[in-house]
Amino acid sequence: MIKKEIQVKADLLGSNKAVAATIREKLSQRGILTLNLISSPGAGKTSLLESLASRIRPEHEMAVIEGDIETERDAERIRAQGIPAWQIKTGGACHLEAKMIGKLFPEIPSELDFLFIENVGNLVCPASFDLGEHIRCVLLSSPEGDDKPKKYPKVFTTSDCLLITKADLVPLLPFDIERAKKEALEINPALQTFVISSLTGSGLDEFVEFLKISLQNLRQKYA
Ligand SMILES: Nc1nc2c(ncn2[C@@H]2O[C@H](COP(=O)(O)OP(=O)(O)OP(=O)(O)O)[C@@H](O)[C@H]2O)c(=O)[nH]1
Ligand SMILES: [Mg+2]
Repeated sequence: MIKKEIQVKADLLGSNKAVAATIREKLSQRGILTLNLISSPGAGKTSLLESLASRIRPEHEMAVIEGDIETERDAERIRAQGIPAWQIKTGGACHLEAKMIGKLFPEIPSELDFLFIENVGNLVCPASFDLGEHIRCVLLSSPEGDDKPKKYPKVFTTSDCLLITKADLVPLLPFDIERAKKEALEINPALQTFVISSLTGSGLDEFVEFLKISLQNLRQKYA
């Protein structure tokens, strides 16, 4: 019984990986840098995307795929910024899968620079599913506590980038930014780390710079 369950999971992850690889190749050919944002519920994914809008445009074009169990709320927040957004409602599933992104693919405009995928709020399940992104970002908000990287290691070891969010709240909390960074880097030394606040805008210019350099690198590679 257990053996069969393990086999089903392996098949599911294997087929997800294959679909994700095809998506990544198509996005790369089009020069669209794609990010997968993963965090616990409420860590500030949508707020980050809202505050990136004015910093990315008019120089660059962005679009957003929103993943939630229910409601169109996050896509509505993004559209209110004048940015195209598609909402995927998983109807109970705790993560997005590559085939869900594949279904939307024909609707994604070719002239985009950045495509952001906001995963379902969950620090565990989304870590196992490649969506075809170029950059995976894990967000850890200060109210969640600085001890999370080693408690939930997979999402930190599979990410390229760590965003410590809600930096404006740090003075009110027993959250040690250096401890959070140190623990995350101990399990994944390659993580690019940023400390940001979508409320005050602190740290966002550095993150946008990172996005622009990553876009240039992708386009040079696929020129
Ligand atoms: N103080 C402070 N609050 C923030 C910041 N970013 C987001 N919030 C608040 O945190 C709450 C959750 O923010 P969201 O952006 O909706 O979080 P999310 O990760 O998209 O949530 P889900 O999509 O439900 O997983 C909201 O009340 C935001 O106003 C920040 O930088 N500082
Ligand atoms: Mg959200």
